[in-house]
This record gives sequence, C-alpha cells and structure tokens, in this order.
Amino acid sequence: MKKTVLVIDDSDTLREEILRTLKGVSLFDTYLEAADGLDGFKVLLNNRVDLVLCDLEMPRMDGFRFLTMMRAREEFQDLPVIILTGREDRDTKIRGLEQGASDFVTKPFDTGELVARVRVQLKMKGLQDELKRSNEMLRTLSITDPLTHLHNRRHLMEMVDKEFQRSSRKGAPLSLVILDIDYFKKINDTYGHQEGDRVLTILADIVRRRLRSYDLAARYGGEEFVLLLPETPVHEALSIAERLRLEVQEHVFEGSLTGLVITISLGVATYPSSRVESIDSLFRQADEALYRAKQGGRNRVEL
Ligand code: GH3
Ligand code: MG
Ligand code: MG
Ligand code: MG
Ligand code: MG
Repeated sequence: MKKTVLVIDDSDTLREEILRTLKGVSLFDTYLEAADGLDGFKVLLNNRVDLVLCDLEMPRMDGFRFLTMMRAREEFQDLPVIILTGREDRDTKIRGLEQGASDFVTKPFDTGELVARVRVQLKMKGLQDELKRSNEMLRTLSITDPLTHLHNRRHLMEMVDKEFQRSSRKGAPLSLVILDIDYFKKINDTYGHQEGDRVLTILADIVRRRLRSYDLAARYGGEEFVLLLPETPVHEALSIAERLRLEVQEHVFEGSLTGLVITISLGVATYPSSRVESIDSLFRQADEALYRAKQGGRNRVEL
C-alpha cells in the first residue's frame, strides 16, 4: 500500500532532516512538505495523506491553528498528526492533545524515537481502518437478506418507521406493496428447493430493476417481498405494482428453469388514506389487499 507523509515546518533544515530520516526507513513512498500551517492545510486538501508531522511555531498559521482547522473537517478526523515541539512543557502538550494531536516528538529529535512514533501511529491507523471496514461489513450484513441481497425484514421495519414519520411531517404520501409468489410450493416441488431459491433471486433482480433510487425493497418472508415507496400516491403505487406483475409474468427463465412461468399477487396500501393512519394499518391494509388478490384468482394487484 502506497503511503504519503506530509511534513510541515518553517525550518528548511529541520524539514530536510525529518524527510531524510523517514526516507531511510521507507515507511512511505510519497513525501510532501510545507513551510507553515496554511500551506500544509492546502497540501492536505489536494492530496491523500496518511500521516502529518507538524511544527508548532510557524508564521501565518501555527500548529495549533492547523490542528483545529483540520480536525473540524470530517475527512481528517482519523488522520494521525504528530506534533514537533521544541518545548517540553506539559501545558503545550495538553493543549495539543485537546486540539487533536496524536503524539509529540520533542526537538531536537532523536531519529530512532521519531521513527518509532511514526510506526506506532501508522499501525494504529491501520487497525482503526480495519475496524471501520469490518463495522461497515457487519452493518451491511445485518441489514441484507443473504439469499437475494435485498434488504431484510429488520431493516425494512427501521425504514418504515423513518419514512412514516417523514411522510406524516411533510404530508407526502407513502405507499407499501406486499407481493407473494403464486403457487411457489409447486415450483419447489417440481424443480427442487435449490431451483426455488434461484427463482427467488431472479425475482429479487426484477424487483431491484424496477426501483427508483429512493424506494426500498425487502424480503419480508420466505417468498414474500415488500416495496416501500416514499412520496408515492396510490395511483402511482398501483401502476408500479402492475408493471412489476407484468414483468414477472413475462420473464423468460433459462437453464433448468426453461419454460417456467411465474406469477405474483400484490397488495397495495397508501398512507394517509381513510383506513390507514398508522404503520400497523398500512401493513394490515396491504396484507388484506394481497389476500384479496389471492382469493380473486392470483396474478393480480389489489388495493
Ligand atoms: P400461494 O401463495 O399462491 O397461496 O401459494 P404458495 O404455494 O406460494 O403459498 P405458501 O405460502 O403456502 O407456500 C410458500 C412456500 O414457499 C412454502 C415454503 O416451502 C416455500 N419457501 C419459503 N421460503 C423459501 C426459501 O427460502 N426457499 C425456497 N426454495 N422455498 C421457500
Ligand atoms: Mg517553527
Ligand atoms: Mg400463501
Ligand atoms: Mg406464495
Ligand atoms: Mg407466502
């Protein structure tokens, strides 16, 4: 992994000395420098920097101001900054820590100590990045259905809460579509459970293609899916549902599923409307509409 270091110091000799020391241990492959906090900040904005070594006393913008300015920005929250200080006093260090310094090196610096402190900061940054990545992965896993990669029921319920509140606040309509594959048991019986799973992932892909960027699709149960459609009045939800019904019916399966035709039944409900005043009633109405679609012969949309 290519790493970049930025050295900010108003003394040319000190900058050179630091750069020479760092080049000697090849922890980085790009070396940037600046003579004061303001120039350092500009370099930071224009480059992807992994670690900063920064002097305290400098003209135009000193190390404290530099720290405060960069830590105020989201993208520099985790960037390690080692402060170079000629002063050993504790007040300087406390102030530096409070403003976001990661560590200190006292001038005149010992090359071994400087390198050791740089190594520690890079290692901690590496661990931090790894933790962030694995947290993001866990978060994604926790909201995703493993088979279809649509959202799972848990995330759907979180988002319904949010969208319902938003809709109440803004007075914008919120629609919900529940869809269920018709005679899915027969598909499993005919083609086997594994091919049944493949039908579910293909249906999920069809659903995904239909979504607008602000819609949400989730696998609600075994072969039941839910679409959450913000800012969508009932007639629009009905036409989305109807288009989806046709697309599913017209889908041409391949491989061992060649010749298979599947159909879905869909129930639609919209908030606010005469019988929908809560999340519970939104789901109840959509569910009852789905039931009517099944009773009415399947492969249809009901409100
Ligand atoms: P209908 O909805 O039209 O009334 O009939 P159906 O046969 O689709 O209805 P039912 O809800 O009775 O059956 C759903 C079947 O879906 C039963 C279950 O074995 C199957 N199923 C549920 N989850 C999965 C899954 O993850 N993979 C596969 N292959 N089958 C599943
Ligand atoms: Mg200085
Ligand atoms: Mg059923
Ligand atoms: Mg079914
Ligand atoms: Mg079902």
